[in-house]
Amino acid sequence: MNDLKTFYITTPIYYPSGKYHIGSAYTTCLCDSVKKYKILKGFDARFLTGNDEHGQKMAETALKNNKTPQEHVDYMAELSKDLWKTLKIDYDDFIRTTEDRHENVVQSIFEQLLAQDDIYLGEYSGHYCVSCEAYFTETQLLDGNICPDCGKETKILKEETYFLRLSKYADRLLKYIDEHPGFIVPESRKNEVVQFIKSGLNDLSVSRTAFDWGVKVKSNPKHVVYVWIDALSNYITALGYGSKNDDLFKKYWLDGDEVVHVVGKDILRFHAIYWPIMLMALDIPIKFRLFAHGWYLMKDGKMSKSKGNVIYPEQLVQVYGLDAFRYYIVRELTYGHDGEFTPEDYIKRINTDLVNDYGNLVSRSVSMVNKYFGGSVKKTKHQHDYREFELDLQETANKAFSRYQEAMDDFKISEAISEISALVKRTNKLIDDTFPWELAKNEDLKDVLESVMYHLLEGIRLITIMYQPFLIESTPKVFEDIQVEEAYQRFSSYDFGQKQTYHVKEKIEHLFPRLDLEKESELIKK
Ligand code: ME8
Repeated sequence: MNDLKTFYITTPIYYPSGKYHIGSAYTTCLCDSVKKYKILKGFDARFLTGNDEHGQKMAETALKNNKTPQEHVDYMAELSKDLWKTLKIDYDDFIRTTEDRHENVVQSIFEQLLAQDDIYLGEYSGHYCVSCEAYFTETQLLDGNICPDCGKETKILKEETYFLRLSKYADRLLKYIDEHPGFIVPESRKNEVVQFIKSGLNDLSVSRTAFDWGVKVKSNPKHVVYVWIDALSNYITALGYGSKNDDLFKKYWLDGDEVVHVVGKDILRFHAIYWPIMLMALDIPIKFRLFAHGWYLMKDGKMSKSKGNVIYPEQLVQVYGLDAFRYYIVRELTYGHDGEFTPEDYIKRINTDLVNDYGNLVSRSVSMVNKYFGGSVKKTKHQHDYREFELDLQETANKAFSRYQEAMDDFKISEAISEISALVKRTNKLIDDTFPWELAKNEDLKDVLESVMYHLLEGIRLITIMYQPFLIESTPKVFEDIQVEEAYQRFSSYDFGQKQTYHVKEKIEHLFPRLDLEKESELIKK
């Protein structure tokens, strides 16, 4: 038995209505980086992603593509898995809502809630948005009959439907949110949710009769389960909840230490209200925390196919490489806020942080260590003024690590990466402060020069330790370039001066190619 702390992280399950753009890739890369970070911290981490395959919209998309819904979602599942493979996403499970392991449990969840009278049969008449598969009240609509979420026209629909008693749980949910300050972050998003609940929760229509591409209600199969009730359950059906083998559910949920759902701000309400209420009704503990992030926007607003402003991850990876993409995508959106994607920004960010700062630091240091010391240096002490620069670098490096961890633990990925970048700059500054090529001219200062070289390599080692969750292809290369053994790649070895000696490689390749703004932005636009 291992007794590591557990960590369970999930992306939303995406609608496979079309190819995934950089928005879905953002959430997925973020979760993957956080998983890698948690493993480095010594957690037993599990990562779930998948596809949300039911609903009227999916059936319509399939029809447009001359496919049956099942053929369409099967095809899209392969396409999405290919994308995650291209991005080297290390998920542990990929759930599809059309799988038996999921559908069977959704059916029993529905029947249980029905038997308990948390779900009841009624009739609904209201403004229905096909695209969002949701009803809206008159006060929520924009300009008479426009959906407030997607901006499309709604139509009046009347149907027999089952309702989930949200109202019964509103006070319990408010109390829960109040007693668990970290439940929804950022704080501003939590406030939105609290406001929404306080404004009054209507019972939620949780079945549809107008189409049949969904999980059938077992006791009344002319109804299919509302796509969100179906979809939200994925977080536990994928762990085997309600099945014969529910070991994973016990390990990562019931007895688990941390559970995090990462979601875009657009789907916060479903996760912060419907999902915890479902869990309360099912008498399952609300183990999760929610991190709601912002959106990547284009100059002309949200990415959409109709506007023709969609950017796909594959094109960026193909032109610039995987690390550049993964780095940029999680670095550029700051905590919970929206951000604009522009090819100019992308190129500037990669050229500055990766090519000029990190890449150059590694290549300059390795070539100096080869030139002045035949590739080998060791930790030495000397009694010269240069010691001040070195002590300052040591202190900066050790502080950076605690700030990096604090930021990562709070999902402030951008801040965590800024901490690393600041250390890269500080390490580069050691070269500007000490003029190694001048020191090399004076045989009496050989010990100082060796110490400066050692400090550069030790700085690079610590920087590279912190970069591991993001630069997944280049960090192993850097460790190889400066020959860092596995034991010194770990978080537990993050302490300036732990590795005593270095033997660097004689020749190393450039880590990141420099990008040319004019040439490259044309390529992105293609
Ligand atoms: O909502 N910027 O699926 P979905 C950042 N199936 N993130 C973006 C984005 C953008 N421009 N566009 C999309 C659904 N996303 C449901 C979820 S979960 C039980 C069911 C990301 O395909 C973001 O994480 O519309 C958002 O929440 C998710 O994609 C929505 O994906």
